Amino acid sequence: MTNSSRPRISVVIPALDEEKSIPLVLRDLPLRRLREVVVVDNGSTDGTGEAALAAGHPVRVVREARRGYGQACLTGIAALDPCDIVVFLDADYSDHPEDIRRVVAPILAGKKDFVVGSRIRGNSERGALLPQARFGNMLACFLMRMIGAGRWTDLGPFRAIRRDALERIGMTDRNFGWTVEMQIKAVRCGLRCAEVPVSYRRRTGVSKITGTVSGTVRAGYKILYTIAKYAFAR
Ligand SMILES: Nc1nc2c(ncn2[C@@H]2O[C@H](COP(=O)(O)OP(=O)(O)O)[C@@H](O)[C@H]2O)c(=O)[nH]1
Ligand SMILES: [Mg+2]
Repeated sequence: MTNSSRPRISVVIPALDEEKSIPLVLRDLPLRRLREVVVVDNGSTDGTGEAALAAGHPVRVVREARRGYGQACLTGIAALDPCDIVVFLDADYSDHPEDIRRVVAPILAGKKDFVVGSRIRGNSERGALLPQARFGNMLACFLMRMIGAGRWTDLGPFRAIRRDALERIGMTDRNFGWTVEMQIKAVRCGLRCAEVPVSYRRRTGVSKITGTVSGTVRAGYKILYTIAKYAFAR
C-alpha cells in the first residue's frame, strides 16, 4: 500500500445543511488516526461549514456550489491530499462513525479493496431505515445480482476503498447513482469486495432523500436508471 507501515486513511463527508449533526460525526471519528477529513459543504444555508471547522485538525471544509451527492463526493476526492484509503461517510449522524474501524479492517488486512458498511447486516435502530429505503435497497441489490454486479445487501453510504482502486474505477455519477455506480464498477473491475455490518440510527435533523416523496422518487429513479445503464454497457 505504501512504504510506511501505517496506511493513510482519509474521509470524505458530503454535507448539505447538517450543522447539528456534523459536529457529532466528527466527534465520534478517531481523528488522530486519520490523515485528513474533508467535509464538502454542498451549498448549505446553515452553519455546516463553520460547525465542521470547529472540530479542528485534521478537518478541512471544501465548498462546492454544484449540487448533488455524487458531485460533492467527486469534489471531496479531488481535494484530498495523498492517502491510501478513502472512506465515505454521511453527515447526518445516522451511521456510527466509530464503525470506521470495521469498515477499513478488511482493507488494512490486505484482503479487500472495497468494503461497504451494510445496515441490513448490522443493527439498525427502529425507524432509522425507512420502509421505502429498505425496499429500494432490496430491489436494487436484487437487480445488481441479476446483472452480475455482485451479491450485496445494501447501498449504504458508509464505505471504504483503496485510493488506487477508486482512481481505477473512474466514478462519474453526480447525484444519487453514486453508491450503486461504485458497487457495480467495483465488481466489474475485479476489485475484491466485501460488506461488513454497521449500525444505523435515526438521523439528526431532517431527511432530504428517503424522508421526502420527491427525494425518494428522484433517488429511486436514478438508482434504477444506473443499474439499467450498466446492465447494457458491459
Ligand atoms: N452533497 C449533497 N449531499 C446531500 C444532498 N442531499 C442530501 N445530502 C447528504 O446526503 C446524506 C444523505 O441524505 P439524507 O437527507 O440523510 O437522506 P436519507 O439518508 O435518505 O434520510 C446526508 O449527509 C445529506 O447531508 C445533496 O443534494 N448534496
Ligand atoms: Mg441519512
